[in-house]
Amino acid sequence: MISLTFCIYIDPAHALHDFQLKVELPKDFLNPVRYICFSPRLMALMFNLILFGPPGSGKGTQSEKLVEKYGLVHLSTGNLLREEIAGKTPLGMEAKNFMDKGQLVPDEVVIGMIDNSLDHHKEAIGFLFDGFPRTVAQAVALDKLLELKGSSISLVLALEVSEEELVKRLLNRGKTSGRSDDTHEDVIRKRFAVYQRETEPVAVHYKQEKKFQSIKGEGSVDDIFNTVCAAIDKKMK
Ligand code: B4P
Repeated sequence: MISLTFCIYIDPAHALHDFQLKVELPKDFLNPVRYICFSPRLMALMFNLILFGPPGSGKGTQSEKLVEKYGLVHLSTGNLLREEIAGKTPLGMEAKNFMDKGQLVPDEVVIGMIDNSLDHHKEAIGFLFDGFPRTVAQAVALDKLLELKGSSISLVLALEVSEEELVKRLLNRGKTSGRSDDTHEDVIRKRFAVYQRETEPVAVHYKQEKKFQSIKGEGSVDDIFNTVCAAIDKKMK
């Protein structure tokens, strides 16, 4: 009997998961195993997290800290769209029209962006989806894209923040960020209405799959981060 140990590094600082695989080999087999065939089944070991919540709930803020700690690939559709706008690409110019009005960018545009990004990160040990999916159609598309790669969503963490606190945060961010969607209170309120109508049903989608968990998103950034990490660590065990 030969025993092989695989260490999957999910946290760059610690090997969190050791998998023991016992392989029966013929008695006359003398050569050590020198290579490992990566099975698509290993893709199922990826940790894919969705950070969910209304505009300004702190998804971007927490994501920066989470990718550093867990080594996940950060996919923020908001950032990807803003890069397109900064580059004055046709996609960016189209997206800007929607974003400035507090509307969602059409599903096919953001789904296409995510599809491309997944393909660019074949080596990823997992993804952190920030601001995506924002509609049920996007959630269904994401599930399918991951399924094609033999993977799936591991956990959805929703940051809960009151509307008044959200307005305060976004108007405050608008003073320094230059983001046109953060400068007018009427546009911010419009984004909340869109969130309730289009994005909240995504929570139902993942609740049905028992992957959804709410986190209090008010308090210090570090306290919220610790709560988010505790939920992730529990799920990874
Ligand atoms: P996003 O870029 O996703 O951003 P957001 O929802 O506005 O903010 P987020 O939750 O990341 O808040 P943050 O950490 O920055 O979306 C922008 C637009 O892009 C959308 O309206 C839409 O038009 C378009 N879009 C994006 N994805 C799309 C998709 N999938 N489909 C269609 N359209 C899409 O925090 C906000 C502020 O709060 C910051 O100033 C931060 O410093 C502060 N803050 C964070 N945590 C705090 C805390 N604990 N206490 C106090 N302040 C805090």
